[in-house]
Amino acid sequence: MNKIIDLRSDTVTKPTDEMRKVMSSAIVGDDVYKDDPTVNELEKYAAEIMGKQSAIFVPSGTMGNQICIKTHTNPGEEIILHRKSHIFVYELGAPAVISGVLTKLLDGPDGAIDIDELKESIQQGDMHHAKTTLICMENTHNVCGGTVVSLEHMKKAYDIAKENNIKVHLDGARIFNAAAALGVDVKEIAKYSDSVMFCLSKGLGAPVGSMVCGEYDFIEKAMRVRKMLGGTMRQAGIIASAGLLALKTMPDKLCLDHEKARFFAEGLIGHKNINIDLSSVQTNMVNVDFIDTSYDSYDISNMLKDKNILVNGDKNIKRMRFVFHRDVDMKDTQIAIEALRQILN
Ligand code: TLP
Repeated sequence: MNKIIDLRSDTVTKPTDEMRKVMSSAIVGDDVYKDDPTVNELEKYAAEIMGKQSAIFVPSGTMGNQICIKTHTNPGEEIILHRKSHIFVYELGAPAVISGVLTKLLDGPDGAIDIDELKESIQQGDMHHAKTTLICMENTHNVCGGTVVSLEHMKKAYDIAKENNIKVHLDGARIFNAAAALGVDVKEIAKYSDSVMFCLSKGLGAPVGSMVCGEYDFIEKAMRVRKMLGGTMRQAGIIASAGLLALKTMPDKLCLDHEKARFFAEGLIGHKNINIDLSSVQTNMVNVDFIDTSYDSYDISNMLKDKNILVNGDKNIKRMRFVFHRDVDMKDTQIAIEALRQILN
């Protein structure tokens, strides 16, 4: 049987043989009692590499983001975030439901909130307005095509937040991709945030889990919110062991995924029905726009599926996201290029 080339997301990565091995022998305990040595080790390690005081293991990136929003805010307050942020686009209105906060949406190229707009948008909480208490950033930026938000931009936004006594949360689901692209340590990115969430289950290849990192007081409170949301697990060391291995061994390999994305984009550039902004191909994603064709991304995803290639498609949308990861290689990438060229011929 032909291999299925799954380019829907890096969330589809399967655990390695080594991960499966460590999972089968992980030492575990009840994490509600903080008795799971493997979870404790993962949390200590995650905090250290992010340059934060403390960390907690959470079931998903979505829950991690929402725990942070609820921990930083009170109902009726306002959070500022990019219009295309995952928290706004893909988390089902959770900030309104879980934290009771307003979301103020700002624009900016490649996922970087416009700094002047940011300054103007902050509400100090007079009698007429909801008070701004949190700014959320995202790096790399998913909807913008896996783009990297520069350290200069992160610093500017962080400085503005601090001048106004506002907290900053970083959705760093793919912070290791950002670090690989920038050639810096993840700490250099995370230092412009009060809390950072990152995922073990995307390009790093662990089966489940994300981390929330911050200062001691913040994590103490976040632990209670996690419990309230039902996200505190019991013998979670089984999955934490794979997360720990992923964290220790996979970040250095992410640049290979970036090379595949680049190769894919360059292999399609110049096609009459395809538009790709090469400058936005910075990590492991490629946003392809279909032009001068009646096909939408839904049609194309069905035609690719017939060729054993999986990509998400939507009716009436002409943009398609291709995500590269450790379970596809250069040969698969070449096959995907040829398949797309054939479909559009
Ligand atoms: N993103 C998924 C989908 O939800 C779109 C994907 O396939 O890319 N922050 C960012 C920036 C993300 O991209 C994601 C997942 C999350 C948070 C949520 O992580 P999970 O899926 O673990 O809840």
